[in-house]
Amino acid sequence: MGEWTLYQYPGDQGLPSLSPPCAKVYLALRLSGLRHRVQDIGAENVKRYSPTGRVPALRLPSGKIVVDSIRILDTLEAVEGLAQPLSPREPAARAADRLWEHFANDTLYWCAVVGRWMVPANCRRVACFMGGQSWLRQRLVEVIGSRAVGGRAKGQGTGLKEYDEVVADWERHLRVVVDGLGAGPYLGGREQPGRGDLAMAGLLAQVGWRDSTPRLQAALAEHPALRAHTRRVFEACEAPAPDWV
Ligand SMILES: N[C@@H](CCC(=O)N[C@@H](CS)C(=O)NCC(=O)O)C(=O)O
Repeated sequence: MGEWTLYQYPGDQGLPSLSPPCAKVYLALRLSGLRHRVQDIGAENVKRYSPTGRVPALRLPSGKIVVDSIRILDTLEAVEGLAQPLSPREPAARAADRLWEHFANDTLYWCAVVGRWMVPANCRRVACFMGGQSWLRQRLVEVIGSRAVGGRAKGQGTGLKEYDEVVADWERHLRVVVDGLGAGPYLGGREQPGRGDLAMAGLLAQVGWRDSTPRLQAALAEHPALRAHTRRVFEACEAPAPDWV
């Protein structure tokens, strides 16, 4: 079988990608055992690789491009003979796993987006890294990034809330995830990681990156079980986890 190519926003300091859904797909590819390569792209050339302008985008061996991490994992799951299944076989466990994936993708994700892009001090830290050496580029990332990403977060709803409320939501969501781990090692008390675990690890690994979202980081630090879970998922995927995890 030919090669699969993941187009993603780059990572930093051991984080596979600064985009949570890209990190999830990266982990899924590792777990699947499929021969793949990762190509970092930037916002300025994303349209060349992804028809929607969003990442992750996956190029299949046939040349077809699939965009959106949920659709990408559906595509990977349809491949015969994966080294490890990406989700449970039993229907109720499978449904629960999918709900965890959506909880990470569609709920926790937006708290992290707001924390990173809509809190001016945090956004400045992110822009300092993403803008490189040039002060002008840093300012552009800060202004354009916060406007574009913040606009999406407002459209989704989380970006309309006060940050105190977002942090309170985040804390509540984390407690739900801790309860979901139960006796662990993986969500739903399962013995094997599923798509929900990959999504959760891809997201929670972001928190701690360059101390860019201190309040979300402090809330996560209250739950060592979640850090341990993220480490476990990276290990299961034979992917090095960032030092802060
Ligand atoms: N729900 C989508 C989210 C895709 C998405 O919004 N990705 C962001 C990066 S995390 C992106 O491509 N943003 C492009 C932009 O901001 O212009 C997925 O799971 O793939």
